[in-house]
Amino acid sequence: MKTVFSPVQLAHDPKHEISDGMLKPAVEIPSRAEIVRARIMETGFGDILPPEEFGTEPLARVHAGDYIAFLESFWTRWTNAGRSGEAFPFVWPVRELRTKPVPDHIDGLLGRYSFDAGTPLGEETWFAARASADTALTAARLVAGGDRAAFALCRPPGHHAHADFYGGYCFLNNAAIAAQYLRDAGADRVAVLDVDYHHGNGTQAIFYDRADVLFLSLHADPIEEFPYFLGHADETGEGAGEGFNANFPLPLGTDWPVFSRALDAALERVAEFSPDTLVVSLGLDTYERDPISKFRLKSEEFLRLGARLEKAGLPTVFVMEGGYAVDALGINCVNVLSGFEGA
Ligand code: FKS
Ligand code: ZN
Repeated sequence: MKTVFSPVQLAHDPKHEISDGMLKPAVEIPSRAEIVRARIMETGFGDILPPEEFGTEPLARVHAGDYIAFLESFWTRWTNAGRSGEAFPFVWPVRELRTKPVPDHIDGLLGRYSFDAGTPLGEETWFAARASADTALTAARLVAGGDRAAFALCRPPGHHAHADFYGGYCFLNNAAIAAQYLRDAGADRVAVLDVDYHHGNGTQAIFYDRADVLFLSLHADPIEEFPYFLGHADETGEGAGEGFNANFPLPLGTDWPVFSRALDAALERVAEFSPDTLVVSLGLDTYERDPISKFRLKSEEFLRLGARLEKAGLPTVFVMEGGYAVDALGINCVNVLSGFEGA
């Protein structure tokens, strides 16, 4: 299968993040993408193509216009306010506080358009996030055009980004943008299966009231893991979308036998839904040695994950999400993809 990747995605190069309530070295860093690209080249897995430029329109099918405008204009506003370096929000419109009118002040804007302080926003973030979304869109276009599967080597990741706020290292929801693109390109039903260690809260929220996109997520139980405030099993969709959202929260320490049982249950739901296309939010942070996560998948088991996804028999767009054990990330990621191809 083909891989899509743009070096523009490397320009987002955060130095720090607020994690565990402390300022720490950033973990969502450019070398994550570089190591995966290197592994694809080393193993001769397949061609790597640059993304096409899709412009704002397919982003605006998923994200609010004012949010896109905020991301685009952020650096100018930030520097005009006399600020420098990477930005962190620190005040949010929670519960009784109002989201409208949108503040003029840069700190108000940062809080309005984010949900955590763990996601550094810098000079190049918008360009990298846009390139990452273009990467997902290009992979979706390949699959819409008849390729059995394609791999979007996305970075920054996307699945925590909501229609109008960022967080969890995510700015534009690449998987949701790809799923919506596939719908607009003629697919009647699209399933998004999220196998990242963290719940895909953004993707869930974007499609929560819709019956045309089924969202399923396997992840660490939010009662004890980020993003904490979404991802429980009783979130099943609302309105027309009732029954088209499925969460599989799993305990810390989950290993392949536990993970694969949940995966089978999720894929059964996918089969019932009978989508035209499958989008996989591919997080590799379920790995046993991931530095920020607590599942226990082994490198060889990612081959089995890929093989199991192939058995669903669907045209498949892989969209990379998390994974922070950088030295093993190339191996683990390409294991999923080559497991899918039966290698
Ligand atoms: C817990 C700190 C939690 C935030 C974790 C964000 C995870 C991001 C991700 C993505 F795919 F989006 F990159 N920090 N001690 O892996 O889900
Ligand atoms: Zn994750």
